[in-house]
Amino acid sequence: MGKLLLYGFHFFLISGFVFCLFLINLFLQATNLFHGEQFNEIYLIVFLSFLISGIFLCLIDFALNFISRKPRKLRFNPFNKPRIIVGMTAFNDEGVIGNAVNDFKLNSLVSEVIVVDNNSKDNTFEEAKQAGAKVVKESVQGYGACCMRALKEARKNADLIVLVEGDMTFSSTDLKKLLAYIENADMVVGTRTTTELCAPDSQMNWFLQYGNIFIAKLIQLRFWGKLRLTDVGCTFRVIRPEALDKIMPLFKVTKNHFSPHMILQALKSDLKVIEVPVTLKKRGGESKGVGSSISKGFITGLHMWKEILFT
Ligand SMILES: Nc1nc2c(ncn2[C@@H]2O[C@H](COP(=O)(O)OP(=O)(O)O)[C@@H](O)[C@H]2O)c(=O)[nH]1
Ligand SMILES: [Mg+2]
Repeated sequence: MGKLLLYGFHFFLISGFVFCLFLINLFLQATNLFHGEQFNEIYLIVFLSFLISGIFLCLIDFALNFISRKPRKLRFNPFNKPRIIVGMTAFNDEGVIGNAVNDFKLNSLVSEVIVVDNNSKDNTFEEAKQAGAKVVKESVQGYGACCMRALKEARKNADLIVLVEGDMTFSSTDLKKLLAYIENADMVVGTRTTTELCAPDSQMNWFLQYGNIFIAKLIQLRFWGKLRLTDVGCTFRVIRPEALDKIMPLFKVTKNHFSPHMILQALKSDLKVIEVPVTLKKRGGESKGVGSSISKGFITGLHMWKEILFT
C-alpha cells in the first residue's frame, strides 16, 4: 500500500507528459510544420494506458487501505521540565556560529548546546566554544554525517533532542512551537514553506519553496493518511530519545538529503511525525548546502525522489 498510490501518481505524471506531446504533435500538423510520420494514435494509446493504469493503482491502494484500516490512536505524553539538549551542525561557519549558540543557550528551555564541527578550516570550533557550547568534531564530511553526530551526542543526556543548524536561519524562540506538539508525537519537524514566516531575504526562493513542497507531497502520498508534510529540508526538529533509538541504526545518508531520509525512517518505523511552521531568517555566512545553487538543489531533490520511490 502507500507505494501504489505513489506509483499511480507517477503514471498520471507520465500520461500528462505524453498528452502534452500529443498536443504539440497536433499543433505541428495543423500548422504544416511537421512532415514526418503521424503518431497521433500511438500517443493516445500510451496516454490512455498510463492514465488507466494510474487510476487502477490508486483504486487498489484505496481498497487495501480501507480493508486494513486501524483505529487512529490519539497520543498524549506530556513532559515535566524535560532536559532539552540542542545538537547544532557547523561547517566553516565562523562569524555566525557564536550568535547561533548564544541564541539557543540563552533560551531558558535549553539545558545544553552541542556543536558538531564538521572539519571546519576556519575559527568555527573556537567561536562555538567561546560562546559556551560543548564542541565535538565529526570527521566524516557531509550534512547528514554532521546531523547524525549531533543527534547522537545530544541523545546521551537528553529527555528531548533538538536538531538545528548553526547558521542563524532558525530562531530559538520557535522551539516552543515544536515543543507544543511533541506531547502528541514522536518527532516534530519544522516547515519553512509558510511564506508568511520567511524573511524576504531568506533562502526560500521559488525553486526551494515549490521543490520542497513537491518532494514533501511525494512522501505524503507514500504514507497517505499518516501525516501532512510541506517541507523536506528543514533541519530544525525535536525528537524523543526512544524514537531516535529506533531509527538511528537505520540512518545511511551522510550527504545533503539527510532530512527527508530521517523523516522516511521515522514513518517506516511507524513513528508519529507532525510538522509545524517555523520562521526562517537570512543565512549568516555562506551556504554550502542546497541553498547555495539551483543545480545543487536540483541534484539533491533527485536523490530525495529516488529514495522515496525505491527504498
Ligand atoms: N552543506 C553542508 N553542510 C554541512 C556540512 N557539514 C556540516 N554542515 C552544516 O549543515 C548545515 C546546512 O548547511 P548550509 O550551508 O546551511 O546549507 P543550506 O541550509 O542549504 O544553506 C549548516 O549548519 C552547515 O554548517 C557539509 O559537509 N556540507
Ligand atoms: Mg542552512
